[in-house]
Amino acid sequence: MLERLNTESLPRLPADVEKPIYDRSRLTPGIVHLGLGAFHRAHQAVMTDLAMQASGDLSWGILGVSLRSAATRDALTPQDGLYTLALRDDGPDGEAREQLRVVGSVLRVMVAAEDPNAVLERIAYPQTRIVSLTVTEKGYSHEPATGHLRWDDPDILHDLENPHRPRSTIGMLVYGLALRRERGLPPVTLLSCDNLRGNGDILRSLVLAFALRVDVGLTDWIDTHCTFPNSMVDRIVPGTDDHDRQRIAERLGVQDAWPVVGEPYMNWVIEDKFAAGRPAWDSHGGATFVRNAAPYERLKLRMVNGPHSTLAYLGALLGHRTISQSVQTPALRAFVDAMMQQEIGPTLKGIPESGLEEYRGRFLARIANPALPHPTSQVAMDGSQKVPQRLLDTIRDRLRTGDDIQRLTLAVAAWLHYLSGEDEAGGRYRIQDPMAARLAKLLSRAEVAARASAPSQSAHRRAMVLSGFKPVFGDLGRASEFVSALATHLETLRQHGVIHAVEAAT
Ligand code: CS2
Repeated sequence: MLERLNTESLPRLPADVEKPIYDRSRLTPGIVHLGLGAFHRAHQAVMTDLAMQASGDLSWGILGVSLRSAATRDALTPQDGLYTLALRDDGPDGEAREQLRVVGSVLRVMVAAEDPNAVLERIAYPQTRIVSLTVTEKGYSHEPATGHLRWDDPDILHDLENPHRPRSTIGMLVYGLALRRERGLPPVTLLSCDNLRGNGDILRSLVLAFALRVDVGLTDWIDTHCTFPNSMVDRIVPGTDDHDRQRIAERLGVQDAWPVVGEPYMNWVIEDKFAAGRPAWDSHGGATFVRNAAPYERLKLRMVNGPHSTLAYLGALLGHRTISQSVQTPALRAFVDAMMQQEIGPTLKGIPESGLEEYRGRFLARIANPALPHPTSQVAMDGSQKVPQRLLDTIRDRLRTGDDIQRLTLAVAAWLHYLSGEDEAGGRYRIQDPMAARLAKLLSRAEVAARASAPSQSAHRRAMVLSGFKPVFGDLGRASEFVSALATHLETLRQHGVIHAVEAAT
C-alpha cells in the first residue's frame, strides 16, 4: 500500500515532479470556487498556484465547493488539498509523455449539499475577494436560448423559499452576497469560467434577477459593488480514470486519489475588472487580461467547442469512443475542417485569416492527441445547454448575411439524431442532458407528426417540430432555410448514415 500524497510526503516526491515551493502553511483563503471539478483543477487552481509562487502573494488560497458529490472532498481532504496535474501529449518520437505538477492552491473542499449555510458563510468571509465558478452550462438555471433565469427550475423555486439552504448556484451566490452586505463587508468579484457566451454578463443578469425577488436594496448593492468579468478558458480536460491514477502513483511514488489529466495547451483570457484585487494570473504567462473578452469567447465557442460537439455527435453515431478516433476518421476530419473554414471562420470578424488558420490547425492537432483519450460521451452530454452558443449563434449570423449554413446545420442534425440513443451499429447509449425527458418527448412528437404527414412532407414536418423547441432554438425554428436544411440532413443521416451525410456536405 503506497503512502498518500499530502504535506508530509510532498518533500519526498521525485525531482522531475514540479511542486509548490512557497510555504503552504502561510496560505490564506481569498477565493471561494463553486464547482471543483477537473476543469477548474486543471486551469484556474494551477494558475493560482503558479501566480502565488511567482508573486509571493499567498492570500489567494482556494476554498473549493463541490455542489453535490462528496467524492472530491473525500479524495482531497486526506491529501491536505494537494493533487497532481498531469499534462499529457505525444512526444516527437510518437511516445506519450507527461509532465506532472502537484498543485498547492486548494486549501479545503466543502460540499454544498451537506451544509449550504457553510458555503454562504464562506462567501461572506471578510477575506473572500473572488467567488469563481465552473459549474458547467447547466449549473446556471438559465434557459439556453435566451439566457433568462428559469423561474420554474425546481432548485430556483426551492431557493426562493429557503434562504438558508440554497441548492442552486444562483441562490447560493445571492444569499452569500446578502450576508456580505448585511455585515458591511467589502464587495467581491464573481468570475464565471464556463463555456457560455458572455459568461460574466449572463451570471450578472441571473444574479440580479434572483436578487430582485429577494430584496431590491440587495440588487442595488450587488450592481454597484460587485463585478462580473467575462472570461474565456481553453484547455481540454477529460475525466480521470483508474489507469491515470495508477500511472501517476507509479511516477509520484505516493498515492494521489484524484489527479487530473489535461493537455499542455492552455489559454485564459479575462476582463480585467476586479472589485477587490486578483492574483497575478498573468505573472507567468498563464492568463491574459483584456478590456473586452467577447471576441475571444466567440472565437473559442465557435471554433473549438462547435467542432468539438460536432465530432462528438458524428463520432458517437459511428460508435467511436473518443474524440481523437473521430477526428482521425478522414471523412469526419474533412467535414469539420470545411465547416471551420467555410462557415465558422467568416463569422469571426476582426481576426486575420492567417491567425484563424493557425488556430484551426492547432485545434485539430490538439484533439487528435491520442495520449489524451477524450470520451465522445463527455463532450456530447448536455447538448441542449451547449448547442445554442456553439452552433446556433453561428447559424443565425450566417442567415443574417444570407450565407450557406449546410455544414453547421448537419452538425445540429447530428445532435438531434444522436438523441435517439442508438449508434449506427445498433449500440445503445444513455442521453445525459438536464432536458433529457423533454427532449425524448420532443423526439416522439416529431415522429408522430412525421408519420401523420404525406411521405413527401414527413422529413420537413419532423424538422419543423424539432426546431420549434424554443428553449434551445429560440426563434430559429421560424427560419425556413434552416428548417429545410435540417430536414434534408436528418433524412440523410437516418437513411444513409453519417459517412454519406458528411461526404455529401463537405
Ligand atoms: C468540451 C469542452 O466537454 C465539452 O463540451 O467541448 O469541455 C472543451 O474540452 C473545453 O471547452 C476546451 O477548452
